[in-house]
Amino acid sequence: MSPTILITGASGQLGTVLTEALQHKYGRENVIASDIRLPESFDGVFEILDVTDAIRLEEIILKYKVDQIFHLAAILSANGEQNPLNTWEINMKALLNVLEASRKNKVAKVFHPSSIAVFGENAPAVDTPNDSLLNPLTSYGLSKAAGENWGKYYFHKYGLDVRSLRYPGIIGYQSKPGGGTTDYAVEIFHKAVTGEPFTCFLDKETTLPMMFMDDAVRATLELMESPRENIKVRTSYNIAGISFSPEEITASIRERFPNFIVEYAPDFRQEIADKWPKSIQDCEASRDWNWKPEYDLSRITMEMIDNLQGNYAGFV
Ligand code: AKB
Repeated sequence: MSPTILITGASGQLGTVLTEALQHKYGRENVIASDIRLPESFDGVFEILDVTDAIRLEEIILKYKVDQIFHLAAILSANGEQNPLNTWEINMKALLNVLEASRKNKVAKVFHPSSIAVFGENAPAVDTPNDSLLNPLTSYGLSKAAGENWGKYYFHKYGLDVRSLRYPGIIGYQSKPGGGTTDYAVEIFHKAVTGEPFTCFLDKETTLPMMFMDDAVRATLELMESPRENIKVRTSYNIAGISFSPEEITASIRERFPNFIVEYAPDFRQEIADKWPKSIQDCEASRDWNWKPEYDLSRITMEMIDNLQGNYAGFV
């Protein structure tokens, strides 16, 4: 029998695509998508949910007899710095509500994302190992580092099957990110395809870990489908895709659009990016559940351009 899945933050960048993948896998009627706003168009079961509202969350869990929760709703790194205390309050409250409601209502599995933002100045910047010191320097990073430990706490204390991944920047054509430091790597493709110049908010040499959407969705499903005993890391798994700088992605895009204009105007997000790893190591994820990324930069560029060209042509 198919599990009933609740996904929070279903209208976000990853949520949009993960919801479709879950619907495809488990059946449209078994996936309850939720977010604070109704999306413009949605095919399936949707509930308005602000996850900081514990009563409403529990109502939905009971209404649908939810077996698994994919808790994606959060304020990201760049937006988070506009109001750091609010970011901490919302991100932590939402996660603790999900963990507590899952424990009380015997939800079988919980997924919650962490991020490369958990790393800060005391972690090696290149090939950052999974168990590096966590000294995040953003409110978002602080909430993710604390959240990882709360997940582990609920696993050890209550046996709740909590699983997590540290996502790098995610690049996809299906949806746009909102409020992150890695967002430029999606926006740049939209500008290239629509023939507009692009002003990058990071310096041209800022290398960051990134991943194509299909890899990120596959990693999430593979982690959640792995046998419980294989999941040895109960804080969060590093998952590596590829690493590149704005200059490198521009060069890759210029192979298709040689006249594409890119200018650099680093803003406050530069400081955030400078504290994050350039690349991360993911041996634990490969060891425990065979993680392996499939998309390199040239394949990402090709997929992004081809699909965005199709999307924009559809809108004309
Ligand atoms: C962000 O930039 O805040 C996110 C992340 C890397 O967690 N994309």
